Amino acid sequence: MRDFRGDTIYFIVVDRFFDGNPSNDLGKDPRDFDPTRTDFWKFWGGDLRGVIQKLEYLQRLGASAIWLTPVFDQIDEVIDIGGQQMTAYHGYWTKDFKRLDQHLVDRPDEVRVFARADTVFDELLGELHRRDMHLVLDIVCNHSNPHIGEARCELYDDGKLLCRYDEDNGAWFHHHGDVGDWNDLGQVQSHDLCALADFNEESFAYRSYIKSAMKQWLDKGVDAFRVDTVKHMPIWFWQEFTGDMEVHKPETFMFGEWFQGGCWDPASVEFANKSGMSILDFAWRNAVVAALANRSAGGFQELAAVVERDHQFRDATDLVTFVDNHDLPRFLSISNDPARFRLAMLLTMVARGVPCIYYGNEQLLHCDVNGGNDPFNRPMMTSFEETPLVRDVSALAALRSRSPAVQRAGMRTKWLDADRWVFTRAYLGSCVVVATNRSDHGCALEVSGLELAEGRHEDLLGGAPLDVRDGRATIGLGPRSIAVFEQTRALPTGRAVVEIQAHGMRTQHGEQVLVCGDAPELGAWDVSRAVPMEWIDHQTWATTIAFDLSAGREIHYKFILRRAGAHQRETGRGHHRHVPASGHATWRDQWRA
Ligand SMILES: [Ca+2]
Ligand SMILES: [Ca+2]
Ligand SMILES: [Ca+2]
Repeated sequence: MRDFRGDTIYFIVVDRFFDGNPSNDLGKDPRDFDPTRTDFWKFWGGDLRGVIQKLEYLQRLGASAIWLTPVFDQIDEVIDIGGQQMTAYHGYWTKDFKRLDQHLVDRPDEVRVFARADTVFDELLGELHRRDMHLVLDIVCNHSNPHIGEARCELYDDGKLLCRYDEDNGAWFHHHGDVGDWNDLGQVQSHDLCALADFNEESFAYRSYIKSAMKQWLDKGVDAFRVDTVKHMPIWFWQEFTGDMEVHKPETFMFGEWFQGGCWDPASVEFANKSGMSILDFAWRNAVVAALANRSAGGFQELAAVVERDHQFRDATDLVTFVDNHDLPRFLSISNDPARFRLAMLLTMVARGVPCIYYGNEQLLHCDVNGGNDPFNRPMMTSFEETPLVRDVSALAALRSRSPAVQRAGMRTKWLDADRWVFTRAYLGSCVVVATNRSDHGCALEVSGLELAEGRHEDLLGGAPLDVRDGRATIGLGPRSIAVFEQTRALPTGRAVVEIQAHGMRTQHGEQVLVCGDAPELGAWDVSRAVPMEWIDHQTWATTIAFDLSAGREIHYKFILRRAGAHQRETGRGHHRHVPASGHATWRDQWRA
């Protein structure tokens, strides 16, 4: 899987971002477009040309990956749902997973995206990759489009009719009606969400179709998938899906939307650990909004409590974190408090996980009609200015891209109360110290155990410098502020560089996990030369090792827990791995108790 931890994702609702080509604004049904941009359920004109035209802006912001709402061909009708006239401007009502929607392309024939390599979509990919940026394709496997009222749901394969919901006889879709009981897993997985025709994953024809479509998007050059509504399909489907995609293109990062998933929802944790993809971290979002928008009594203690549960995840460092998204009211609609919103954004940029900015966050975009609920959380992007927040995000995105600590380390709390939080992240000599204060008063916090070198360190966000002596320092923070201090050391280099993660042992403060093996780089079984690993959380340790002598060879190793001066080895026969001849790899191993 591609390592996205150095990336900053920027999530765009394409129709609401920028209109780069007015000639595609009218769809097949002209009623679906609202040139006044006041009817939030209609198309407003944003398209792929518009995204290309704003890539320079996004690059200046520090975005290194863009996630676009689904670009697949959508239904063309305006449909009545509960008295509201609705369109597929959001991209989640797909009728053909192998075509682009006509609202997004420059020329009508470009909708046949797999028939040619010169579409605006190809141009966007080329422009992204030229800038060393990545494209995250938003995919939906759970459902097609609505079967309600006049909408009868048809599905196409590059323009060829595959099936009609009404004449399907269960071959492609479940026909169970809407979910009635949300506590019944069977219903959640096989009933409809708001009359969206739910695919029957037992159908071989369906699985072949959806997998072949997604493989063709990977062949086009897509770098990652954001996967919609993962909780609404059985895990065996996802395991088959992620396995097939990984074989087809090993360098594909995948993360799923388990709505409200995260550390407090055990089923979502199990999904993250066993499905072959990461998940969006709603627990982080909810805690950051509670602490900084709602100014909850627990404050930062609620955020620290989320991080305290990272050990449940096989790897919490690749959870995708966010403050806002397209399904929840924006922070600024909940609380129009730009200073604390800035803290939420910047904290998310330097915490563990891969941060995802929702379009317009950096411009303080929000619309508060109906509490800012969907669809009012999707206003048109109106400003592309170089704001102070743009500069701060850009500084931390650059830090993320260069700092092994920000990419790979766990989070150690050094100071915590409801209003103030100081944590450090340290990994192989790299370190960041993050300190934040949500209160209306300044403070000076005495902290110790900092992993920074002796001497003066500048705040990357322009605040007071930090003088460190013996790992101790006094951090001065103004009201509603955040400070970030950095020490960056390059990761080891060699013919092959491997990140080794061990998960599943339970360690206490003061204990140490090491890796020892037959390779000279792992101490050649001499425990005194075993490689000490870095603490990630109570149950996860990791390190990065450069292999020269052992590059291209089979090796054998074990993890060792140093506890109270004694060495406790894993049981069993150890781990066997093939070190690549060159390049990078990540090995995720389970501690054998
Ligand atoms: Ca347009
Ligand atoms: Ca369409
Ligand atoms: Ca389903």
